[in-house]
Amino acid sequence: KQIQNYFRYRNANYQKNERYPVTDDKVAWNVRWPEYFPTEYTTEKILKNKKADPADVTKIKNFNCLEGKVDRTSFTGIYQLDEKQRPKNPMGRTGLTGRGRLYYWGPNHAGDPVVTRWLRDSNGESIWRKDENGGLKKVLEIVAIQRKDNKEFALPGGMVDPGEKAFSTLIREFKEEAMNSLGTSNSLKTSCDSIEKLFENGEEISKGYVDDPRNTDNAWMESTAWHFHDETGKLTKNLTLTAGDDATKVAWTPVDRHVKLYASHTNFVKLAVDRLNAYW
Ligand code: RP5
Ligand code: MG
Ligand code: MG
Repeated sequence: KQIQNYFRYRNANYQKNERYPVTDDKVAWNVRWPEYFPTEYTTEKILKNKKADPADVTKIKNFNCLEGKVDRTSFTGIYQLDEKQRPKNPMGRTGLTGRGRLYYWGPNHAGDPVVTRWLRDSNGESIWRKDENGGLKKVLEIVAIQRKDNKEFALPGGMVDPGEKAFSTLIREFKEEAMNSLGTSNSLKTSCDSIEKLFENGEEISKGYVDDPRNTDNAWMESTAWHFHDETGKLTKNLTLTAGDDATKVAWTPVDRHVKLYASHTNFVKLAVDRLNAYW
């Protein structure tokens, strides 16, 4: 069951490359499958990028360790290497080998911010809805972006830079993607104080492997997610959201069980919802 949850994108094309079809019963590495001929793929962009890992995986001696500033440890525990010395995806087969669009062999770390407040009507009153058990619960809204790469709606998260702490990453990415801190119409200028206050009270809600469409048999995403909640709505009242960097849109978005977000982001939102006993 857990395996199925992690492979929503398993039979989706990887850019123009078709993944070798993997059925649920063949995902686990310990199921012998001599007829498995996965597609090999790493983008030209990654192969040319000096900040990415070398194509020759045998040059990397520190898998499962912190190598200089690059964190090669996995939240899932110790991962294995295959006969070519390539890290093996801890969740199993994905139908594609190589790194695809990912920088690092093995785990690629990211951070995701779940920023919430209560959905309110024009009088500022929070909105209640009846859940499946008939109980009245308040509706939550989150800051969601639309991704440039595949148009899916997502949390404004991003990759951990070498040496960076995931907590700093997710705040930096929130500012880049939801406040356009790298652009000219930078909304940080007007909302700096309140946004810093919002980030003072957060809680780590998840860290682990994520179901990302870029995952391969040898490279995968892992993320640390933090929840920041604006209980009164005052901190975010004057916050101007401006899409920036890899985001084409940004908006406060009410959430319930129908919300469908990129990668494992729906799971992160559900954790925030449960933390506040909100409507789902
Ligand atoms: C997802 O990819 C993570 O949860 C994070 O949101 C994101 C990081 O990649 P980029 O947004 O930088 O592409 O797996
Ligand atoms: Mg980004
Ligand atoms: Mg991003």
